[in-house]
Amino acid sequence: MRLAANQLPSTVSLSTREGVELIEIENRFAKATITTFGACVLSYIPQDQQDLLWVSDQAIYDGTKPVRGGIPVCWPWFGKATTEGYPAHGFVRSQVWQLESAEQLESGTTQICLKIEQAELSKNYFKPDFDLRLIVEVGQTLRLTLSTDLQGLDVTDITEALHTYFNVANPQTLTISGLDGSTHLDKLNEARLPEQQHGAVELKPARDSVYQNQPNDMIIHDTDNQRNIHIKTSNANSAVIWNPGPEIVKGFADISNQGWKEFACVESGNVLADAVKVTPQQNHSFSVEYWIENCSN
Ligand code: TA6
Repeated sequence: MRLAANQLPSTVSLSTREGVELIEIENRFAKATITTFGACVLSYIPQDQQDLLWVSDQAIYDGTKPVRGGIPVCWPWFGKATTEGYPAHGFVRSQVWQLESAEQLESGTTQICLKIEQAELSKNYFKPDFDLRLIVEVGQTLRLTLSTDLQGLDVTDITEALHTYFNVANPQTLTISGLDGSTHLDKLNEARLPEQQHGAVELKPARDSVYQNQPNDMIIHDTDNQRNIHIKTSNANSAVIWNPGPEIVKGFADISNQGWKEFACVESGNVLADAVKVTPQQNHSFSVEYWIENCSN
């Protein structure tokens, strides 16, 4: 089912940008933009604040590839596919999702649910029939829940992440806390053995690091913006921290050579050895919640 414009609360409207559909939300707490192409949240601007999220000024909106930035959904695998020719980070970030529901809650928060289900195209990549939902709650905080339901008989391993691009003042001065005790895997130096994380993480940049056994909340200390970005997770055991830095960025056609200076990816989910075994008819969900704390006083 897909909601028509006249079934939407007054805080929700639809528009298009080039080849993709946009859902615009505006309530007393914040404005947000989400595209149904990949169910990607592109913008979340709380009252009197700058955007929490970063989108590349070279992002492509024609529906041929994921929009570079915002919060892409990586599912049912994270990272490079193990099968030759399959797309990195799964297939649902490059497909159109349906707007299943949109509600204005009494609290003032606006909640929408986007859904994608098994189709001929995705059967090539992933066998079980599935219903995947992304519930987005736009209020004083931004909360996302990725909810997986599988049909059939087989217990199936999935990996998953919300690959959030945060808009930051300076990746060279920020730090990320909350990862103490997790297992750090440095993807820029595959020869390095996994090691226990101690203390705050710097982006350097470049960084491409996976932290496993990491169920804790995190804080991005966006020092030059005088703000902290809080990240609270539920049922997510992995974090991924990425910034391409000045050299690797040159390999990305949809990020300018200076673009790495504007964002930090701090991703939450269940990746690599934190893979989840999903049992048919038993829902599996994980959530992230983000909010900004001003530190200017
Ligand atoms: O999450 C980090 C990462 O997997 C990096 O290795 C990096 O290449 C990035 O995501 C972007 O991937 P994409 O497939 O969106 O170009």
